[in-house]
Amino acid sequence: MCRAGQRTMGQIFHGSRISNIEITDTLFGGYLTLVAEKIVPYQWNILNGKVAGAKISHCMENFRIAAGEREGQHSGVVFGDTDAYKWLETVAYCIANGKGAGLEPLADTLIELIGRAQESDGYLNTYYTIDHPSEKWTNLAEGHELYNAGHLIEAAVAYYRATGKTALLDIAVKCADLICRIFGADGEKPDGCPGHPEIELALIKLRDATQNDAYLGMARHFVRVRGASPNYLLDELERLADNRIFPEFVDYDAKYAQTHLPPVEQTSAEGHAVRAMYLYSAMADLAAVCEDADLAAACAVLWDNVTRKKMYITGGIGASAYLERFTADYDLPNDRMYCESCASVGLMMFGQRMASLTGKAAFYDEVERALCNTVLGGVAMTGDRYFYVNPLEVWPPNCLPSTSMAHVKPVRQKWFDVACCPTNIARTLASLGQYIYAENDEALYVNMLISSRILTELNGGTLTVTVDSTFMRDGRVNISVSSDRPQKIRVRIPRYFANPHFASSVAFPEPGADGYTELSAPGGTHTFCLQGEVTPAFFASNEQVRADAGRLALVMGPYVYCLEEADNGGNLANIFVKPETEIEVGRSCEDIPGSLPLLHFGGERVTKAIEEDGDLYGTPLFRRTGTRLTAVPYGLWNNRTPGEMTVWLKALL
Ligand code: FUB
Ligand code: ZN
Repeated sequence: MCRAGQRTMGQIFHGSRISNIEITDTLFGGYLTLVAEKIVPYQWNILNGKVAGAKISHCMENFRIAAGEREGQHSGVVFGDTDAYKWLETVAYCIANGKGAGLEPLADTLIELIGRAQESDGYLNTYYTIDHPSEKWTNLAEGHELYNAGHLIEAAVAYYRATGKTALLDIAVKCADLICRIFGADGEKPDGCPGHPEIELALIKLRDATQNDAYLGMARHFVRVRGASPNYLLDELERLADNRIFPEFVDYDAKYAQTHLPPVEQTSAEGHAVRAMYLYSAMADLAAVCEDADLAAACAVLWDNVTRKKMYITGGIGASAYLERFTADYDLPNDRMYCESCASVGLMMFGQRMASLTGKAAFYDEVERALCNTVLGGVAMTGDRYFYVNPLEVWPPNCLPSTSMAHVKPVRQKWFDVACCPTNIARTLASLGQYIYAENDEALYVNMLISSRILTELNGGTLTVTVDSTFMRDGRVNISVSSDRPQKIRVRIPRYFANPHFASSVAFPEPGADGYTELSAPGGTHTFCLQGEVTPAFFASNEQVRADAGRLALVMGPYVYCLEEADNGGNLANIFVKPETEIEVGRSCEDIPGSLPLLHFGGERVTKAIEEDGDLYGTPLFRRTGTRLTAVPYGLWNNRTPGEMTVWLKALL
């Protein structure tokens, strides 16, 4: 039995409606403004091919051609349409945040164009409409039709919720209805499973918005047929022989798209990292909505495998640049990894859903890790440059084109041929409120201690909660609650928030087994002054992580810190630090947004390693000098003079 999107006991809703939330935090509030004022206009220009010197996006042009308003062929990647959909989704969140009213006319124009590009039966995909109309639905492994539809649906639901307008929702419904007609379990229809998961989680959202259970059934079906034998996607690729889209799919295996086993039987994260995250997110949704214990158990095992064996300290995932995929447990190289921004967005999505499914706060440790480090790191403070790949160690001269390091860019880029990440980062930052707050019938949940305000309705009353957080400076978080009746506010106390107590002498309620501390607001206005200790500390990796053996990473709160050449000079590989080194919490840097403190500490720099001057190898002769080092938050690196960077430092043991 699958429940509609009602709130149920013990179950936390994904997140609160973001239109009720204002983010006041210096860092994240700043990014939300940046998204509305800079990123969205910049990306609009990009999608219209109007930014000089950037990789050319053919996104809008493809829609115009598909609509019959221009002559030409489809250009760019098969999933290029999704850049427009994620742009629209971002605009929807900006409008919901109260920052995007000026963007609405532009968005409406695009929605009209998308409507004109849609075929009469609901089909919508510019690649197939323009150049391959006879090949629709024949290459689910590579063609991305269902993936594109998923992003269309997500945008449509977001835009409908933000504006109440139904034009995009109507387009999405028409497309979803076509998909429901084409695929399904009635024996007449193909058992095809999506080559890139995304449609599943989108259909669940669409069911929530329309109350049409057919979409939930379709999402369930797509998860059920995955991993069935014979393998639909492998058979399809074999059938296609030379008529393939991606040359690298010569190495396509069942694990790549998580079709090696039925999802419910999968126990380790395999294959393409973004595909995996989107699939697991849908599995967690279905486990919750359909009360499917087996699916919930599989999600828990997969989550553990990712976060305990395959995740970087920065919340990056996907170690192999080749095929953008997971590799072996503990294989976490720092300089040639992948860590696609979208994969960390996906980790946030999966973690949010796991918290919702289980009611446990700890999932937000990793959501926050991904957000504060890799996702933030994916965008420049100017909003017009992006990382697709997020290295933990960069030596710019070896990031050479036409080598195995070509994927690692030492500076953020204006755009990409495959440009999934910039719009994904934008929609995630713009919808941050849904990650901060969640609600069920019992309580309001504060999942991240980010300064913000929510106005909502709970237990038949109105409730305003204001979080005023300066914990990175002084360990303080004030939570003010105004309500017309008693209410419960359940606050995640993060691992890094040590010795939590109230600033007054009132006893602090210990967090429960679920990791939440319950604050009982009596009604009226009441402020809880939380005080904790947030201090910087060095972390090491499990000894199975070869790449980090004998190394230290500096962490404060949810932020991983790194050394940049701009503060510490070059050749950072020659820096050594004692684990017991005292760390000084310094001032913030004016050139870096958010007022986060810089961290300073002493280390040793090897200035000579061999006796023989200029030789490549020689007799060991280590000379070292003391050096004062400055670390900056990794999520904000590369916002000043470019150069070397490293997260992991060698330990002087
Ligand atoms: O295939 C669509 C998107 O393009 C994936 O999610 C990214 O990894 C990139 O390959
Ligand atoms: Zn991406």
